[in-house]
Amino acid sequence: MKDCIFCKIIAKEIPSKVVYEDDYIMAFHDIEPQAPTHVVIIPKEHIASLNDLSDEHNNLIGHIFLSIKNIANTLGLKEGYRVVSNCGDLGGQTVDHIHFHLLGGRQLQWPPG
Ligand code: DGP
Repeated sequence: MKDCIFCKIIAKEIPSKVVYEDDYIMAFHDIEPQAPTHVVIIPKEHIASLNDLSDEHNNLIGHIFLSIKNIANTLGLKEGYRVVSNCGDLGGQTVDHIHFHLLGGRQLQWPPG
């Protein structure tokens, strides 16, 4: 989608440090890391947010979560990690292309701010 930062990353118009990519998804290091490991996982299909998911995305979302598990394992997050998807303004979403933050490498606190 034109003017979407993450679509531009998928198209390699904006460089990123890719940790995993296949036909459906891409994972890259966040530009503003909030933990020693902070990777963003996105579908290649432009979907604005969690609110825009429907039944047709069941397989895609399953694929994303299984891939997150594999990516976390590959990155050595053996002691645990967190997966977050911010949705909408109050949820703290700043990029309108659905994405999942994978955070790890330190003790994470709860509740988040
Ligand atoms: P959120 O606030 O949940 O919408 O998260 C968006 C994340 O995307 C935020 O942690 C920073 C990251 N981000 C924004 N622009 C870029 C970029 O150009 N490259 C990379 N690698 N990450 C970006």
